[in-house]
Amino acid sequence: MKMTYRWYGRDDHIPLSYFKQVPGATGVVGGIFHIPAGEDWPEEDVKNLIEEANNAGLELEVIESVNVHDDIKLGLPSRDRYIENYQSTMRTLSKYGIKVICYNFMPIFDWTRSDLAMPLEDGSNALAYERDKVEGIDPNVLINRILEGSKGHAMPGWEPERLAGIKKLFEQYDGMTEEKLFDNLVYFLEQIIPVAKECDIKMAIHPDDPPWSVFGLPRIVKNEADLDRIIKAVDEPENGLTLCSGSLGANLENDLVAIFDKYTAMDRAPFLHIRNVKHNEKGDFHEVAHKDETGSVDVKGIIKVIHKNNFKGYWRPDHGRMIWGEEGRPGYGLYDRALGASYIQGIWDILEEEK
Ligand code: CS2
Ligand code: MN
Repeated sequence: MKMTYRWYGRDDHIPLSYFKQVPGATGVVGGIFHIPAGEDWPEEDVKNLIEEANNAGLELEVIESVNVHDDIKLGLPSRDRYIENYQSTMRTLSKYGIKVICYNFMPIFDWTRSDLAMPLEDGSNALAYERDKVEGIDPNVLINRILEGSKGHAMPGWEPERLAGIKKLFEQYDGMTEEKLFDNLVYFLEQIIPVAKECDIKMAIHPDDPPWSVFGLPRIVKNEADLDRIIKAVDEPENGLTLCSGSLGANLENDLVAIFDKYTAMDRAPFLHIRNVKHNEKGDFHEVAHKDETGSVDVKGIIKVIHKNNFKGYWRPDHGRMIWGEEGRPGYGLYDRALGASYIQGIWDILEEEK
């Protein structure tokens, strides 16, 4: 398996040279963050992005994410123009050696939390989701509270300028059901999977985070049944999954080991995110260190099955805590992700030896 790190380009507080110092890191996962969803990515920007990583001695073969415009999720007539842009971006990315594109299909928002820096007992802090603070409240109230409590950091997709148009977006989604949203995903996949084939790129949809409906918006990538339905809807190897143990693991009913086993055995999961979460009795969760017993995710069990299936794709340590006084993008500090990466590679190395 290829160990990668998510890198936020020039907005990242971590220089590329630091990722290079983590034992086992072969590459970074990148994106272009200043281009709004739906626009075609200019070739020059793609070229610069890849060159910058390569010049630091790191591969960049996975993009996270090429975001999908809401008109595609809404199924509006304007979607065709945005799908054409998406296809054009895929062609440009393939020209520069991209092998996997991660994306999500959540209406309006990317991941949602109630707190970006919840203090943990050990003195570190982490992302947290408390139902009472999120569900049943106005998203505008939530975003203001988060901005106040997090030194100005917004969650991705929650940027204040984007939220200015949020009222209209919510109106557009009025009446949207899981079935309609799923049909709109299939329409999108039918247009882009043939291009992925031509470009030798694997598409990898990321699960919804959290994997249940928030603010009344439908969610269709929550569990094994959803994942099955998606890969069967366009049954081609290029129509793949990003398996994220933290997102799927927020729902304790998801059998993560079975899910990672099934889709890596089928070779339909080109990209894995590994992280851990801990729950309380109310169904709230917060993120914790990657080490197995710290949270509810069976990290050891997951590594065992992907090793058994001879996983050759890309994986990255997903969100970590903020430890040792590090500041920066919540969830994406260097130190805890590096600890997690080393822990997971340690498990992998022992399994290799015992093979
Ligand atoms: C993250 C996401 O929530 C998570 O686990 O990995 O932000 C992910 O990057 C996006 O949803 C993918 O489009
Ligand atoms: Mn993830």
